[in-house]
Amino acid sequence: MEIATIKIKGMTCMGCVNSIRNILLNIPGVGQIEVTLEPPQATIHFNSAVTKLDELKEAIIDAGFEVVD
Ligand SMILES: [Cu+2]
Repeated sequence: MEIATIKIKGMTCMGCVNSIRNILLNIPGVGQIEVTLEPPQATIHFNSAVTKLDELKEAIIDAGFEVVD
């Protein structure tokens, strides 16, 4: 498992946090995740043989949020 922290822009409430959580949990290869509003970020444990960091970022962007590099 690899661990990555992705900084996210555009989350305003726990509803946003929960939708990002659900989106990430549906991606194969994703294990434990922690999404917080303060600071606005997602810490994701994932199997890099199954999914890539870029794929995780894209899923967040597709959901209508911004990813800060
Ligand atoms: Cu919200």
